[in-house]
Amino acid sequence: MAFKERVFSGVQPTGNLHLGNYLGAISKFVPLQEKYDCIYCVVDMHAITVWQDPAELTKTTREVTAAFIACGLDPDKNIIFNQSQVAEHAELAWVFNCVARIGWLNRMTQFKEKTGKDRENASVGLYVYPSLMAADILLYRATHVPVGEDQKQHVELSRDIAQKFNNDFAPSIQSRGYGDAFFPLPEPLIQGQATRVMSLRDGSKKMSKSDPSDYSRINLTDDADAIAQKIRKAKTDPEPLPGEEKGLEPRPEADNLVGIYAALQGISRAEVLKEFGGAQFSTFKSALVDLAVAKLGPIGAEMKKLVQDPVYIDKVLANGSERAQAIAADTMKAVKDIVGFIRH
Ligand code: AQP
Repeated sequence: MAFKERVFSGVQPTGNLHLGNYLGAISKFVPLQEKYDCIYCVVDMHAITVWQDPAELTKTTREVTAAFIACGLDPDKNIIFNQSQVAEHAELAWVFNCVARIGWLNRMTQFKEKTGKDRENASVGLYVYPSLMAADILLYRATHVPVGEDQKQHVELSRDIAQKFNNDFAPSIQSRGYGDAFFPLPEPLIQGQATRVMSLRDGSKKMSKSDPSDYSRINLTDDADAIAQKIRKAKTDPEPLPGEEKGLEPRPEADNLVGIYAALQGISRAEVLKEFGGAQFSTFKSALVDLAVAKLGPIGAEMKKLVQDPVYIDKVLANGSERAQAIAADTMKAVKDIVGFIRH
């Protein structure tokens, strides 16, 4: 069966949005709105898989919404909403908890990384996070999922869940006229020069909201001084930049900064090195500061303006939730019929 092409992606309201979230995900959402039906979700239910202060959660939910709009997403063209307003996410996640296998979840590297040696103390929600993510995507029968590299494994698990649901319930799906498959197998869209932006302090660690060092990341709301300071202090090595991409391979910090420059400028790493090959980091970092301030400054300023108007932000979320819920309700009705739940 051919599925209508539709894009879904989510961002957790768990703290300061950073350059990794922007380059790996949100900046990729923007051009997609011209070509697809897009649904962009502030995934507040995912956020509470680790402790969130309630007042802070409300604030960061509005901030992520503001970031979507400030980066160029049109709330009329796209559906923008927060996950917890559409109860079907939790309902479908339960069905998927019963479809997914424990062995599949045990392989999820993000759970292992986030819990480390303290696994016994992690929430059950963090463990089944990928089932909820599959529900987020498949509730809208989305076909494309723009994400950073770190989320690839979870999108692949969503495909496995969709496939197993389609197989397990095949006779019921067919008898209801849905053809061979009720759910599409969603494709991760992982594109560009910065699909995995690394920490500015350690080129082997992902740039992350939860890193205790603010110098490890550039926040979307950082002002020009903060951006400049963080880039100037970013870890590098003593060698000048290489002339070719191959020369970046053993140099993770250099590779990261060149990748960030390339992504912000919309060019390839090779083109960056054509211009800066042989240059010292002091020269390259100055150019990167100028570029980052020029690209991120207006976004940060717009975000700060938008969060001053929570009434507007909440209206966007309410409107988006209503539109999302209409699609989600249809899917959930069909899922209940397919599974054999009685509906009145
Ligand atoms: N460093 C990154 N480089 C590229 N893409 C990234 N993303 C996150 N970090 C990077 C992408 O941003 C989207 C939203 O991420 P999220 O907030 O839902 O979850 P996350 O991946 O857990 O983000 P963080 O910053 O690492 O948060 P914490 O520290 O709370 O775990 C996703 O598409 C993600 O791939």
